[in-house]
Amino acid sequence: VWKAGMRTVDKDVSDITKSFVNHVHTSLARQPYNLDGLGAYQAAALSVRDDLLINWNHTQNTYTRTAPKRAYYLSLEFLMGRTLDNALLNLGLKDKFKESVELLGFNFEDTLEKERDAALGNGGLGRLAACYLDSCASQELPVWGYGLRYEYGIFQQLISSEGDQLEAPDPWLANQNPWELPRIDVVYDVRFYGHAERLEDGTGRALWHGGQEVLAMAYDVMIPGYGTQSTNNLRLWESKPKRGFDLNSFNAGNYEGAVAASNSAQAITSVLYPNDHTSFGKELRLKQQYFWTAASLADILRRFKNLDKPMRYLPDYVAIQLNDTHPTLAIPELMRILIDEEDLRWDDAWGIVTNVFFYTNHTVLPEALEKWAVPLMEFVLPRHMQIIYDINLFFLQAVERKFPGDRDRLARMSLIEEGFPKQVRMAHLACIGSRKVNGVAELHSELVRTTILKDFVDFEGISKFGNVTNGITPRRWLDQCNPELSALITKTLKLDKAVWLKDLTKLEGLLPFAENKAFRAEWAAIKQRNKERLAHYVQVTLGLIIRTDAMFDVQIKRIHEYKRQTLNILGVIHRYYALKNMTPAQRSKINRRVVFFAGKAAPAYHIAKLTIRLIVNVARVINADPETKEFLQLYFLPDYSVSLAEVLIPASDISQHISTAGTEASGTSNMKFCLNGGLLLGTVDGANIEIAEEVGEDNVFFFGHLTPAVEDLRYKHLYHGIPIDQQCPALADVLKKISGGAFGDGGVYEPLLNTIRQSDYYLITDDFDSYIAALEMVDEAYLDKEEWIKKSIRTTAKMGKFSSDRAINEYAESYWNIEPCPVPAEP
Ligand code: 26Q
Repeated sequence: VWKAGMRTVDKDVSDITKSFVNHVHTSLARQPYNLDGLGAYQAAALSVRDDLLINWNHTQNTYTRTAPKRAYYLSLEFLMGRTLDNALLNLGLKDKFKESVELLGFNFEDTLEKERDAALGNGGLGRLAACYLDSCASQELPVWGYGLRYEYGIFQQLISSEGDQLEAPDPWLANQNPWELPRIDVVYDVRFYGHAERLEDGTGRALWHGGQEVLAMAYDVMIPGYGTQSTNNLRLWESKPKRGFDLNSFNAGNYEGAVAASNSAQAITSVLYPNDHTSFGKELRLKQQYFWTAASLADILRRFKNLDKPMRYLPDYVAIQLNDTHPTLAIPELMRILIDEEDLRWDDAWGIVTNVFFYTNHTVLPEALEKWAVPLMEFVLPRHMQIIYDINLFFLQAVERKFPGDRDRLARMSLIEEGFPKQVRMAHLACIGSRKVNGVAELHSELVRTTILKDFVDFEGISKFGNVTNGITPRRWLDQCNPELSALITKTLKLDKAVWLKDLTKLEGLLPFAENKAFRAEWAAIKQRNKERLAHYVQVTLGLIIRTDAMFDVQIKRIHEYKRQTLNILGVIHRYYALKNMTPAQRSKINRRVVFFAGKAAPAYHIAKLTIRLIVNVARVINADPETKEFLQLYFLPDYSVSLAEVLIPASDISQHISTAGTEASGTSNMKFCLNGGLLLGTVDGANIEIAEEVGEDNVFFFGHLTPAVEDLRYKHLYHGIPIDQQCPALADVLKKISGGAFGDGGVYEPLLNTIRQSDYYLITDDFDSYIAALEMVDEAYLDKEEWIKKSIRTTAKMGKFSSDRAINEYAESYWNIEPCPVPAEP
């Protein structure tokens, strides 16, 4: 049934209740009268899943029947969060379900919270993939995601009493997962190790045999679109032993060997690597990457072959988006299939490959660019290493023809970096193997073109290198996480919610209401209730009482030196001592602030872990100080997750996005805060710049040096280090407090403080004074309540650009060349 562009599943409350009770009996084997909260969640989820499955089937049948060009989003990470609420919203069943569940005696919100997050990602890149899937389905685009079904997602973060991060496993599948369908019939063999023998028959073909063979089995996750029947697929691969255990070894009495082989196969998809922004060359990670790309490509090609078209038409039916370099092995793998298995000639195969793939870069930090040691690659993937050498040979010959005799250029551009050991540069391979390359915000894309891939722009031409500024789905990041604000917007715009949630530029209609006092009061009251909701959450989960009559100041993201949580905590310490030096009368005029941090550190990233420790110990001191605690409180919320973000973001007055200029490719939480009427305190970096362009410079708080200055500043630190006491006395005082033991044993923090005292690569010293000045401007602005609310309304109103619908349409039109494939109402 279609109503005002919104498909609601044609069900009433009693149908839902029947289905729920039926699942309690037949799926859970329990009784409704003694069902606990988890059981209620499970029954609700199974019931919603039935509806999703119908749409999923219609959608997949439509794709098969009409055979449109499809796109595939290859990502090693999908940070999905919870599904039930989102599925209900997208199906248009939320209100009826709430009624049904409450009639049965359960609280709806509590029921939703029984679901564990699907946290198959580290941060921004993984959450971006999840937002993009939501938008593809909502835009009725024929797009599937491909990833890995990790048995353990990102680790659970615990904070010890000393403030140390401890990691615990995330057994997210322990309560069973109603949102996935095991496909026992969708399996592929994947080979590792062994030998590759080139055939001396002039075809360039080779045989790859021996080694280890494992099985990839598919699990399908339904991705419903908002207000449409379109329900796409996220296919996640699980690794399994080819045989339960090796019979030969078993018969030979080698039971342990047989079990070890089985374990080694299962190990491939057992855990998500919790590292971001590092390349560290572990064999198991390489196996994950190949396992996943090989299974995904085999699956994509099997589907293409059902169309009965010659291979050369592949680019007319298939576009494959590479989410960073993690799936780059798909490029040599497709070459291997086309040459060794499909008997194509090298040039024809390369022509197909370079029209199928698209590469998105997510970082320009040199330490984060993926490289794999040649000896490891040769060992694990001998045939692929041959192919990479061949690609490199032909490529460097072409460069030599265009720039004769330029040996430095050849060395810079080669797929192989010289050294001990030699390494394969995955970004170079992804770039030359793709139709187009893009960065994720204007500044970042410009940095890609002028720094890490400059030589490739010179060689291939600028038109291959574009930009698609990231986006976020307004369904989860406004309607779901901030239902009251969503309702106020719907009422104010006098539009069906389905209209503005799918055309986010409609939010501009809020602008005139910034001048309306009654509207501002409603807007502010919702922010206040969201703060209380957060305070309640913190009280229930951590037992802490937070005051809500203060500005909420939030920095939540992975802990990393380049993101500069250090700058924030040093600023908090500076503020604390400033408060202590005031008279009570002076203090009473100060803006009250509650500062929140949350985020995980990579388990082996010691400096990041020390940053957490410092935050926790500063919090301990500050929150206990009777002189200042009314004016400044500080909290580190453990175990940051999508679900925690959904509570924190709507409660924020100001959020911090303060990376050293030129280091944060885009950022996406900046967009989430601003969409929810939180203002932005940031550096001139990533998508902050485009947010400021949209909402206006007077509605954001910018500080710090600009990207072009960064290189010189770093050089100065290295070769003309000025002592911090001279360059920035305010910062020097703060560092002295820390090393002097104001927050526990000062010696502990020395390695962290030394990063600033020594080369200060991320320019804390250079930006500290302007950061403190920006914080003071924020305080001053906040004291003018009405003006602040106006800024908040204007910010939300101008965030339309940052819908992931806009971003995904850019990919569909300018990259993939795909079109919507609507599912007919009566299939
Ligand atoms: C690489 C090799 C080995 C192990 C792990 C990795 C790895 C894993 C994850 C490297 C990087 C990541 C994640 C990167 C990431 O999240 N990047 C962020 O992407 C966002 C979406 O485009 C941007 O908004 C952020 O600016 C960017 O930091």
